[in-house]
Amino acid sequence: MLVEEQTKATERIKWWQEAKFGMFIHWGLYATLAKGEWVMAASKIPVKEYEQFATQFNPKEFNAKEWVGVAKRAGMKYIVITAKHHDGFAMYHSKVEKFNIVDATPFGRDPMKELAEECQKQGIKLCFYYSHVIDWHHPHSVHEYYNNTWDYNLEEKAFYNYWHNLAKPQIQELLTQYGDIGLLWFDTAGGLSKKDSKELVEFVRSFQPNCLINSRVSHWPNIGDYQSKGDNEIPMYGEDSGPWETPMTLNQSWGYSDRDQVWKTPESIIRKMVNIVSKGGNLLLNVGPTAEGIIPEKSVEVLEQAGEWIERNGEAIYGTNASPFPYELEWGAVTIKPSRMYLHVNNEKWSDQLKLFGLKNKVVKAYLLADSERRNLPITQSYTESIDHHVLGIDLPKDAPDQYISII
Ligand code: JFZ
Repeated sequence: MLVEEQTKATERIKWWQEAKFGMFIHWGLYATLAKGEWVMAASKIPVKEYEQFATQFNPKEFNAKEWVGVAKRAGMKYIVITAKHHDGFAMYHSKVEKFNIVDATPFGRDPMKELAEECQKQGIKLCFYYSHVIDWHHPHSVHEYYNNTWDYNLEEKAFYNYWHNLAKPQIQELLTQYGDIGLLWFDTAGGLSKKDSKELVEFVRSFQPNCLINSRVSHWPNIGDYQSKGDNEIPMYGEDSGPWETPMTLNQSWGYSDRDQVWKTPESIIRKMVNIVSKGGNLLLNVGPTAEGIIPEKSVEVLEQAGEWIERNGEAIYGTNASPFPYELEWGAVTIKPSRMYLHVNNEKWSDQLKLFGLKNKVVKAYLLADSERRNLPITQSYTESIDHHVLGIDLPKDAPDQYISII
């Protein structure tokens, strides 16, 4: 990459790297079936039959203010919502085809517009997920595996018809009808050529030069602004040099499923988030609203409880950099800011004295983040030259001051 391009890329992604925590929303026509977002393929539902679900889709309870409020209370800084998932149903007012929430349902409202306005008000960045390659509503065969093989004749190699007349015009709509878009989250690009992938990136940039693009825009490496890991995948320390995120589910589904009741706890969310942030990544945590337009109560409960911890400890999360120690620490994790280090201590590892090995910098002061008076914790620092061994010891008060993880 040219130096100038690299500078632009670094500038562009700054807000996202500081944000650390975003809300993923998988919401589409599939919610009416309450069996996840892959239901059309899983049950081999013919296109004509699937289209009929739109005539009953009326998410009257949808309230943009409430949804954005949940994200805010959880401590999330951006929202990535499915503008179109693999089923091909546009969850916004698309003029390209009628298979969209405004023209094909009794609901008749554009939730993306309402969310865009609300995000603007509440200071959250709005971002769109767009399934650019898989579209079961159209026969296009770029990759047999991804196609609607139960309903279409795959001899119809109509990919460029789909690509130029549906996918790209819809992406253009998303970039021109809703104000500034923080990022476009593309997904599952198998079969898309390197040339088409790169052209799509340029196409996005031509409308919004600062809009970020995730790596799933292409199966070719180094296209897009940052790497999306596999679902729920957290890499090792030091595994990644560039920006990355973990897309994560709160239960075991993306789209709403009435069978899935295996929920992560607030504690588990906090621990995973700290782990991810200490490795320099972002957490994109999913909710799957119902066909009525409601974020499941359990999701809201977990997010709000996690949000309380983040509210108290945000200084050690937002705008931080990865741990300088490229390995797991036995008591927890580290994040840093210029001339400051945050030690995230797992409460079950809380002891009389915390030891950190390998820190060469002189420590001026240590205190609990939970202590508004910032009272000094006694510290000792030693260096044994013969074995090149630096040890920092911090005396801890008897009780860990916060839930789950307490920060020094
Ligand atoms: C994709 C979608 O098929 C799925 O419905 C959901 O939207 C999810 C966020 O993304 O599924 C994937 C894509 C890539 C991986 C895993 C699931 N991956 O790289 O591990």
